Amino acid sequence: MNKSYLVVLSLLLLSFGCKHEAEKKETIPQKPNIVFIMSDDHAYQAISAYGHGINNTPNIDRIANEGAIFNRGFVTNSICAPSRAVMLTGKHSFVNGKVDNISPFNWDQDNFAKTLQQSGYQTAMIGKIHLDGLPQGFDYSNVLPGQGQYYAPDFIENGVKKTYPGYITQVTTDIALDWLENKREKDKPFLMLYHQKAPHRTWMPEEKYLTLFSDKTFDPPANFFDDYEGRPAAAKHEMGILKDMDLVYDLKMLDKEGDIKTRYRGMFQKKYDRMTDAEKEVWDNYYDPIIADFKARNLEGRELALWKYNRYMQDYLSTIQSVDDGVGEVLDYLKENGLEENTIVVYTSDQGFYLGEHGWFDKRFMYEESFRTPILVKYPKEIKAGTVIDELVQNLDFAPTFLDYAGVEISKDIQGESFRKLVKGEASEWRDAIYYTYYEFPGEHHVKRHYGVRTDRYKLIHFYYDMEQWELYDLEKDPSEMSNVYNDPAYAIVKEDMHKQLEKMRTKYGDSDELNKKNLEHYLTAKNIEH
Ligand code: SGN
Ligand code: CA
Repeated sequence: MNKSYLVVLSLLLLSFGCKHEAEKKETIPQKPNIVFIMSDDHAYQAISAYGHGINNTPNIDRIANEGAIFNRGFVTNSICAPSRAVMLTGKHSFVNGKVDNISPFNWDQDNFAKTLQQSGYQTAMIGKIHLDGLPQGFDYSNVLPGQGQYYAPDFIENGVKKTYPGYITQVTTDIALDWLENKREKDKPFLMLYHQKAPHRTWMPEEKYLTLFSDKTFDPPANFFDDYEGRPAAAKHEMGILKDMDLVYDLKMLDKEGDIKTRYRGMFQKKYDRMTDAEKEVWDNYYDPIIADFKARNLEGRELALWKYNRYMQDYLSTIQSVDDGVGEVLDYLKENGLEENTIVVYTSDQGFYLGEHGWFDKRFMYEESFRTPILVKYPKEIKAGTVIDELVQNLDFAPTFLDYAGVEISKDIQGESFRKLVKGEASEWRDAIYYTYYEFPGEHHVKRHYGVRTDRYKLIHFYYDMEQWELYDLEKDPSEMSNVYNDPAYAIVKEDMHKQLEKMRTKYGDSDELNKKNLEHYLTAKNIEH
């Protein structure tokens, strides 16, 4: 045996020994670990596992391939902070009190992280939280103040503010990996909330992905030029790609000459100024030629709408690529550290998002694209690879599901249902309807107050406060919700039935017109609107 062979052999033995030691150190806890990954405004249309073919998210797709994909995942209130409050508490907005982005969140109430912490879990909250006050229920928190910034992001680490250099998505991932590797006590089961800001407005990509979609042309959805006939609430929106999307703030047309004067130019300038000179140089090299080309073309009407749509898609999807990379890094960490088998990984968004459907960006409406949200879950011990769930599941269900997996009692006042059995293929029955509420009006994007019910096939919506409007959709015949059949005699029986369903939901969850009035009063007072 020659000498170098012996060296290689002993190195191999040594590395095997080390690995073995590392595995031993990670004594697999009995209770499963939970990694709850959430992004902000990530449309299911922009996850390749959902099959829309506009981008590739190989790492997020891994969760579906190795576990389950939910085709009918929904939120209860399609807006950021309320959605997070629902996820933490397992209770509807009108019960947990966080009905809109403005109302305060009461951290003193129960949340599933507190319960897991009390039952021996190590808990961490990393990234966007959008709920004021020190997060309760977490041994470690490192969260964004408010909406956060894409470049040179500020974070609040256990109550102390600091600014990190670099790009937010990578910074958030690094903080998560650092907690997993260096901060948690490795002999305890853990819960980690790893919540990205991206792809929230104003869709600023990471330098390395600026050019990712620059050669691609996107065809808008069939109802991009919607006329909103029969849908007066939708007609009053302020979230149109043509009408409301800001050329500078949203679409990065910050020309050095200052010719492109828009309402939010100053706001974007501030975001741009956070970049380092090196980052600005890469940024300018990409956008300057696009700005010059745009100025030379003098686009109008339909052409301008399509140009804006393409610019929007390029930036929005680029920010998602960094999110997908982060998911890959976390999944790899779990695998390399022997944690894969005993860890539940969930990927979701705080709500869905319009990618040009009805001509829109943003969310808020109970129409499908913003009501729905992506949900992908893997847990090798219990969930078969390639599972597809078509039942109606809501973000209300996360809290009880996590408690169920952890073997902890689910408090009676939690309104969601654990989907543990459902995803294992063992549920004998499941709900046939889901309930929705939205409150943030008068406000940005001008989406009227409404609530409604959805069953497998139909949806009934009631817009109220400064309008009285009912809408009924047959989702089987009209999946894009272009035709309101509320007054169509052919749907008289369906209409009656859906009204009954709605009342059933409101009674079940404890919602009422009185609560709506109370929430409206609070909102108008907080916003200083005379009433
Ligand atoms: C900001 C955005 C809106 C967005 C809300 C809520 N405007 O106000 O476009 O709807 O957040 O988003 S911006 O000019 O500040 O970008 S949420 O995800 O936090 O609910
Ligand atoms: Ca959001």
